[in-house]
Amino acid sequence: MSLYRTADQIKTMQIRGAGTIARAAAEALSEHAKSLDAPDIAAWKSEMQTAARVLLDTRPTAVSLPNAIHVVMQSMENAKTIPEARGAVKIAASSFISSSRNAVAEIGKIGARYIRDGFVVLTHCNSQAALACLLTAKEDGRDFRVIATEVRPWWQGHKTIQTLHDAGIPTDLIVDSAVRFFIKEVDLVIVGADAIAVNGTVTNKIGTGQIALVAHESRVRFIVAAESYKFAPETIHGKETLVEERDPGEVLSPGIRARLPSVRVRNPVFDQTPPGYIDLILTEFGAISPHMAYAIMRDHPGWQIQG
Ligand code: RI2
Repeated sequence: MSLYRTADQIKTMQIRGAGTIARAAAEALSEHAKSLDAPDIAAWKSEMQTAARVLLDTRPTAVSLPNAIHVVMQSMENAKTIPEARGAVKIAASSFISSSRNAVAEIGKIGARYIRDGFVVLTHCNSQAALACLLTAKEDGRDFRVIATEVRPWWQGHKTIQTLHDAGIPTDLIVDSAVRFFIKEVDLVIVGADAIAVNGTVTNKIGTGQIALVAHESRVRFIVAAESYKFAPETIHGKETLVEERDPGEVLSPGIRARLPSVRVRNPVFDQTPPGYIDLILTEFGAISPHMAYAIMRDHPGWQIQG
């Protein structure tokens, strides 16, 4: 698949999920490098920068995307010839992809330990990292139930319930607004993350902040499953995480909107959960308090956002 096609699929949500888009971008850069030709290495690198920009411009929130692109692009920096640069990009991309998959699996093992027999676990959206915790707990023989939200307007909850069903995990599907109604049944909330700021604020699918608030009110543990490339190092230097606002047509059809010209439809797809509502963040290096976000950025400085 061409890099431009991958970029289009990320933009239109055919490829989605913070970790998945990061791996798809790394793969796209590697494939692009394979066939890209230029008169000299400087021109080749500049073409690669243009291609990277196309991927960076697809979705603004999930920091995994620029972090992945950065590690791949950085690998070609010292290359003196095109074949050398191509080789470096290929190695960096495949190493990012495999370490990303390993990170999800490692988080699954850690997260599974928090799920006990008889638990009811609530999850929101369709996070591979959060699902890894649930699937590993099931593989470990744990007997528990999941409550999954629908996740308007993209219905990512439908993907989640399919996966849970296929794994034989008993699941209840609820509408997004029913979380407070059901919270008394819930023992643990596990969600994923698109970006984590230096102060431990977690940006994730719209609705996550409300769920965290309700969990906090009911003293239900709230856990975020997030690989280290979900941490946003540029927040150290004051850059804020942008919340993507998508087309109103995803929420209300153009026909209905045309009849209601005074109604503005808003469609932010992420929100922010402050660290005070988060008990733990599970990374591939272990469980941390959200207040330790800086330590992850300091100890793993490979992830840097491109400007
Ligand atoms: P993993 C998704 O974003 C959701 O917000 C999900 O919680 C998050 O990425 C993390 O997913 P979207 O692409 O990386 O559906 O854990 O907007 O799979």
